[in-house]
Amino acid sequence: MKKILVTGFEPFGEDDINPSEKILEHINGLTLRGGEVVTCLLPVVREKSINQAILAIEQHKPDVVILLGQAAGRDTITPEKVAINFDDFSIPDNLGQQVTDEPIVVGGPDAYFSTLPIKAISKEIELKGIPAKVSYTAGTFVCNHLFYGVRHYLRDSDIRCGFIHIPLMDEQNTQGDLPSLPITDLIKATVIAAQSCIDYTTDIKEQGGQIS
Ligand code: PCA
Repeated sequence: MKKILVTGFEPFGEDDINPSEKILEHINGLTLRGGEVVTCLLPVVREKSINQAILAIEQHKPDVVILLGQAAGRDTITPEKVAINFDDFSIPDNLGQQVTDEPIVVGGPDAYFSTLPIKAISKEIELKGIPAKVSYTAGTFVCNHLFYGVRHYLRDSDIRCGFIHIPLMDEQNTQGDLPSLPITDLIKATVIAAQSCIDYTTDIKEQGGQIS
């Protein structure tokens, strides 16, 4: 039995819900084929998000860590390829911290890649009719910060780890001007991602990049 730790974030900025938090409510304790899901909700606060994720990893001792976060404006589920060692916040985090051009880990490598089977995850989600594609930027806010910090912590570990950005859920899209998906699809996509991490120990090799 593999243990999959899925983390989500509290609401931030103008939003009073975060779909990644809603997903956790539905998948905590879920049984997969050959695994189970545990969850952890994180604050949208730079150092605290990493520290609390590390505490959850130490507590649950998972085989896989899937970090989730909302990406308003995206219309697809996007497993992220890369975390960069760079904070440049366009809005303050939930503690009011707005940092510009600072490393996340002083002296750390410029970047880490996801160790999740991101192309397989995208393909499996798409096969179920939900839009998904690999993303090559996780931004420069708290999601990238968490992704980098947790990958740095796990750099010599067998625990696989990566980040998946998700679009808004329909209920957040009150003006109808941003892409969104039903929460049921976001939950389904997360479960498929978790199952794929059990089913694929290495990623598939299939074209998935883009020109820009
Ligand atoms: N999305 C933000 C931080 C928390 C979240 O859900 C981001 O993309 O950085």
